[in-house]
Amino acid sequence: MEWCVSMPKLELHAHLNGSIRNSTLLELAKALGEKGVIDFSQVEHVILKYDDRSLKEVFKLFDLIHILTTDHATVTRITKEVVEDFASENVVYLELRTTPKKNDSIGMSKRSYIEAVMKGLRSVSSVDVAFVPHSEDSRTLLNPLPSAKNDNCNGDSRKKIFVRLLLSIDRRETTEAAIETVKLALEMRQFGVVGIDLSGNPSIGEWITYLPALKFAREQGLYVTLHCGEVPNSKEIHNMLDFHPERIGHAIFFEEEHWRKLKSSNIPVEICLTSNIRTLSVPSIDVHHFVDLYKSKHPLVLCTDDSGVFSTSLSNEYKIVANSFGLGMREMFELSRNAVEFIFADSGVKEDLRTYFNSVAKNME
Ligand code: 6MZ
Repeated sequence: MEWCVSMPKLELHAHLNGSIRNSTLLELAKALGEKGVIDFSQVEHVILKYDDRSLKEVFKLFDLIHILTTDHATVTRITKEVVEDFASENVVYLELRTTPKKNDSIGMSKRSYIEAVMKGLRSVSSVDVAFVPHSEDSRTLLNPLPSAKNDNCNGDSRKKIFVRLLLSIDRRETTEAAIETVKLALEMRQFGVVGIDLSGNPSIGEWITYLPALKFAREQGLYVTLHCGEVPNSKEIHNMLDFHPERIGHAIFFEEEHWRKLKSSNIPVEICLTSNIRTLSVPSIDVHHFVDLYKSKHPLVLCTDDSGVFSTSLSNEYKIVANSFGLGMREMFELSRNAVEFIFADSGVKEDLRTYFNSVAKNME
């Protein structure tokens, strides 16, 4: 299954703070333990718990992770590492999402948080990162992907990755806070912010709270993706599908009517297999809705969600699908290639990716 790693892939649903290396989390926890802020041995136990975690437990873990990653320097560090990790498994386009955070006690505003993320993107050194659209930087990187021939094999071609950002609205936030995030996204467009995500604990909050911000985002030309159907909530699922976001994540607790609406709308679905299984939201892989969506040729893309929290990688998600559903290399390649059509970056990036995938396809013949 080495080809799951070497195959070019696109990651469209990855939460920054869910994608941190365990080694980094442990290092940060140790430092805070030494300062007496946390009890390291307890935190270590939580971080290294590899068993299934209910959604409720996952959100508790996020609260803990956020304690470990509060300051600007750490946000910069984790961004750098997350991009490097995705690039190292041949992710050629990454849409990274994160919730801008405000923390007056350390002088952090939502804006300075995102600036720390940008600094992380700039500080990646192991791979060329193209994240600023239409800049000198991105022009030189406009053909940013190593030729298929050189990909991975010859040391002479540096890896390159496109990165775009989505700003997440946390379901705990008020309408005003959500609008603030959208305004920030608009200000940061020139630095590669392309859209808005609605995420956070799905048992909290009301659709009506976020709707004004999501409408505003749409009016201003930002793309929108929604965590949809992570818990049973028929009315909200209908409302979300009626909003017609550019993509949705998960789509787990869907009833017949929801599937009908989704399929007639053609909204692409971000599929996070390991996350769904590990949170016990889907009982086992063989009953996962991936199968039905794939068979009915509904647009979908395999994603990690939280590669750190769920100890997975995008290559692993591809491997699980190939093994569980008997798909071969060519079918998996097409699955990956199709995702190019669902990205939120501009048409120039799309064209570059199409060209790249075509050249890889030729080499496979
Ligand atoms: C819903 C999730 C999530 O934004 O601090 N997040 N929201 N469902 C999920 N499925 C398991 N996984 C992650 O990254 C962590 C935040 O992303 C959202 C949660 O709001 C979590 O606090 P950032 O970088």
